[in-house]
Amino acid sequence: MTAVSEHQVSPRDDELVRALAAPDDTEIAQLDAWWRANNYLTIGQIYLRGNPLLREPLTPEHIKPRLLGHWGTSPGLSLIYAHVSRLIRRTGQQAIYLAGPGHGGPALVAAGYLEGTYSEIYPQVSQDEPGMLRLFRQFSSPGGIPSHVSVTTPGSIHEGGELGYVLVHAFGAVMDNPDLLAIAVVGDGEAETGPLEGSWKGISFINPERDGAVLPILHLNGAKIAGPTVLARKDPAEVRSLLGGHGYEVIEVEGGDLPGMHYRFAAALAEAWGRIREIQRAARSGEWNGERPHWPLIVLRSPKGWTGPDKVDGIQVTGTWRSHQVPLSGVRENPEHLAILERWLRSYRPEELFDAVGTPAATVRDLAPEGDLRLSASPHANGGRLTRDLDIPDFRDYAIDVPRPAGQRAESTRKLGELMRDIYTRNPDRFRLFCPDETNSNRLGAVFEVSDRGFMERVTPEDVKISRDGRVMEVLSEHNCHGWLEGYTLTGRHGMFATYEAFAMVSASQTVQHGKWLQEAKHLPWRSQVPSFNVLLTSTAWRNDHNGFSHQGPGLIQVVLTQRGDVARVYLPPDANTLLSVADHCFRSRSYINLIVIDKQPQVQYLSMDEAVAHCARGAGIWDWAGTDDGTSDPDIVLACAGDVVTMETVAAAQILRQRLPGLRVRVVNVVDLMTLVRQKDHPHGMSQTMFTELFTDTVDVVFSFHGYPGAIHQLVHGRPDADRFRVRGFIEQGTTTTPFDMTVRNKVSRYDLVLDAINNSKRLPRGATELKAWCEAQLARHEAYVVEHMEDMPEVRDWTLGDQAQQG
Ligand SMILES: Cc1ncc(C[n+]2csc(CCOP(=O)(O)OP(=O)(O)O)c2C)c(N)n1
Repeated sequence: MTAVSEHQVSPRDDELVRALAAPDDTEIAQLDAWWRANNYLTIGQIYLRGNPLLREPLTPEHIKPRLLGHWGTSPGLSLIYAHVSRLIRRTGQQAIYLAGPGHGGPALVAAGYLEGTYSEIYPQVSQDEPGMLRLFRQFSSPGGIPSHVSVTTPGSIHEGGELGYVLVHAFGAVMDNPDLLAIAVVGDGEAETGPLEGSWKGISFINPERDGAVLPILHLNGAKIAGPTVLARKDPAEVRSLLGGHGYEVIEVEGGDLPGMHYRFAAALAEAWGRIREIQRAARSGEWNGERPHWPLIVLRSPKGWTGPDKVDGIQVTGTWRSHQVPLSGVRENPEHLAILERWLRSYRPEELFDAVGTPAATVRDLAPEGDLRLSASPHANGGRLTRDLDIPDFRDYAIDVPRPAGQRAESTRKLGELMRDIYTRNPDRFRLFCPDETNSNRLGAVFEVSDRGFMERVTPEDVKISRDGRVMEVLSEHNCHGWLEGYTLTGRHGMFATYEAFAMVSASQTVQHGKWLQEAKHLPWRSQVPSFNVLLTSTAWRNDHNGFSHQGPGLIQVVLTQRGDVARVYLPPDANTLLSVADHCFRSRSYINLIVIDKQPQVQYLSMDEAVAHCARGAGIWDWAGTDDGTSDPDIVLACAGDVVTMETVAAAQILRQRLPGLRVRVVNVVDLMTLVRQKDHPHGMSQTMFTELFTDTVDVVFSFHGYPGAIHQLVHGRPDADRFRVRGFIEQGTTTTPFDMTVRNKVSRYDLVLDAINNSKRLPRGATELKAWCEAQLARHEAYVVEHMEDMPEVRDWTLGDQAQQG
């Protein structure tokens, strides 16, 4: 069967839908056999370390010492998988499968095994008895595979460990992916999470002309770990109106009877697929009125732990929360439980499902689609295979002319907006910006010159740059933005998530989880590298003076720093040209979390494009023009900085020292790539010890002004020579609604504080130091009075630049 291709609208769809809706006896037998085989392999993975085909009676020696895994969700996941496989086989539909309850890992691993993909990737896990034993033994075992639908699982782009993200990943995967159908199974427990609740809105952003489709399947198996779920206990009419209110056409399937459920689920899936094809056909053949379609959604009510032991020790298990993990415990010690397990395994009639050598029997194998159409083999779920490089214009063409350092101000992120505008134009099918309603606010609005915001709900004449054709993704949900970009990049496309710095913490957990995914993927040669996850943090702590304390939080840097060096990258470009250089690098990179932090307000510009490129290539460097260090011997003090506002304060502090204490040898070091501070053995970007010494010396005290929390720098320079000499200033949670300069004063990184720090920590103090300290303290006092009186900063700091003095040294 060939794949359904873009714009192909087959007149046979109606016919196909009818056939799909009414499986014949052979198909029912195939579906059931596949399902039984998958359930058998799921239980085998949870329990068995020997006797995989039950060729002999089960004994305690055949049972794993630690019983780990989740049974409850697995039979439902497998039933859906079987039916989707049949659909693919009959229609050629390209599809991926995302299991929201990713703890049903053994079911998805088993499916890949039955489809043969698993053995293709991991030949030692062969489709025979020894291979099956390996499959069982490796699951949740040391040296084996994790228990969830993790990176090691072929066909997965969604681990489902941290619940709540299945729909956001699915929607991201289908954007600009017109041929793809993403089957997204939502757990009813998962549906209680904030991110999942917010993610039903995905259909308000999916354009059937150029995007693929998501088919959510709400798996109402009634229970979570230890109790009932909200949606399962609601009146079904309420569930229908909730989902209908989001714009879905709800199709319901309920029961635990067999083969009745096969017939009913097949009919439901056929109806859903037919509806999706009809929506796409209309949209792609010009028959669409442009209104947001009512996409289908299946509500599947089936018993948790379906087909498992009904009661154990007289207590109901199937259909309850008790089946969530391992429904039978103490199997090695409890002969009765051992007997129940054996009966349970034999109830699937393994002798019919696997041949004499343990290979899946023809009835089972025949259900699976072929080649890349297998859910476990879809190239969409190994997105690096489909990734095409971005066509990026020369970032140098967007340079700001910087004739002398710190002589002018500009909004740096505007330049990035211009670069992204042209990336949009050159890559109409593989680049998107995701932003929680702040594209303009973040000065990235140039993208609107070439693309609207994508939006499928009603558009009114007052709306600006909003249409169904738009591809700038704005939804006021960091979870949605983050998750969509994850789905988009994991399926091989490129993008950026731009957000207010403080609210990046809303989705910080997603950053962590995605970082884990990328880290693990690096160890699997069969997983192709995907475009990096680029995060732009703008509207930063230092310049959220107008919004106040709630908007002042540089926490995400801390989060990314703790991730492993093979994925974590943090950049703090101080100006436009360094931002452009960093962004170009990030857009070209693969499989990293790239965190770029720069504010959107007009800010001092330091480097010409050539200087910026060289500076970014090194990651950190001495700014001779800012200091008084002649390079012939160690300076008296090093003023280091990372981050735009603190860099300005540092350069201003160095200027004060140059003018008022000219005998003090001051070196200014700026760090763009934060990870260069780390030892080489701890991070691939770590600078050599020689370079570290060249910048920071081995003995001179360093006053380091950092954009984020000061502890981060201590963490990064740990192990460098005499790391205690680093005096770090940074954000110390002193914030409010105030003036920009007052933010630096409150957090003790103002130029006056830095001069005081320099004097207090310098090895040698030229004459005049005491007077200068007094002057700085007077300036700080003056500032305090001035801002209260005038409600704005003192003119000398408000409009500060080095002006013409930049080159005077
Ligand atoms: C965000 C998050 N919170 C808590 C958990 C712990 N947890 C794992 S499974 C589970 C219950 C899931 O219930 P449901 O989504 O209905 O899945 P199913 O019943 O199909 O297993 C919970 C709470 C988690 N994995 N993620």
